[in-house]
Amino acid sequence: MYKAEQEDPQMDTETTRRLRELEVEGFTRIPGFLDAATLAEVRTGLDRELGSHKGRNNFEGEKTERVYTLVARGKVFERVAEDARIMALLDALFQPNYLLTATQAICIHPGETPQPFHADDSFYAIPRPRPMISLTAIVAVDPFTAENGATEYIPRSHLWSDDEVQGTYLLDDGAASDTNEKRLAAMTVRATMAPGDCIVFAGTLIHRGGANHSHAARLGFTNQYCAPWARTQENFYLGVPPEKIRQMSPKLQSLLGYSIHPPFMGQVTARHPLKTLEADYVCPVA
Ligand SMILES: O=C(O)CCC(=O)C(=O)O
Repeated sequence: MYKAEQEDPQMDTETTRRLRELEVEGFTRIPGFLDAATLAEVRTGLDRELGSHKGRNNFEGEKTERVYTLVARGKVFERVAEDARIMALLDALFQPNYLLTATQAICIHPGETPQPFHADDSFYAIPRPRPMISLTAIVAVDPFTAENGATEYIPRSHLWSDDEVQGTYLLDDGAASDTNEKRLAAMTVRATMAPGDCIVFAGTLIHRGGANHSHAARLGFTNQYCAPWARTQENFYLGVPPEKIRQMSPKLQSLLGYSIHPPFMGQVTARHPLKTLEADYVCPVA
């Protein structure tokens, strides 16, 4: 985890403040993360994508629509995935060549129940409390309200031990007993946000998508990033066609795994993965 004593004197004060909040509280907020033009472009891009995906289980949400691999579904999503304010946090938190691990739109429809409480990097089986291995950003496209399923999170839960997590809720199916549900509810804060606002939190922070008791959908999207040595949730090598990768910025190519984590993690048949994007590249494995 970021430590105050590692502070870079060149770091801007907003980044320094956000890093301190992440360290102490486990989350930070970026109001007005998307300007009006970008928000409008995001809406148009998502309107095109929404309507054909359905949640398949309680975690995805039976009444929640998720559009995966969002970064490859429009230039605006490329730009947002490499936003300088988020990159500044990642530069301080992780080794170089950190990765995008998940990118998806989340549209919670009316009647959806609360998602199970969870931490986004719980599948890295390293005992808690531990430094975060991933960082999550959730951006509101619709207003996020108490009624429509604003993200719910427990401040400082990134510091909880495994025993505290296990003692507080059931990890196997995420369902909390009635008693635990009440305890958790008392600690939970809702990330109510205006369209374009963003909340950023540690992969170790306990949170969930809220229930939608309103009559309209709650649309948002998330970009999640991880340390360069960690396996990513989405397999972007297979999920994003090379023709698209070629059109992306060098930074985004690196976020999608077209980089080497020294000395040789990520090599492709002993070569840099960017070589595979060259027009004359021939895979040496027949
Ligand atoms: O949609 C949200 O507010 C949170 C969703 C979430 O935490 C997840 O799907 O992992």
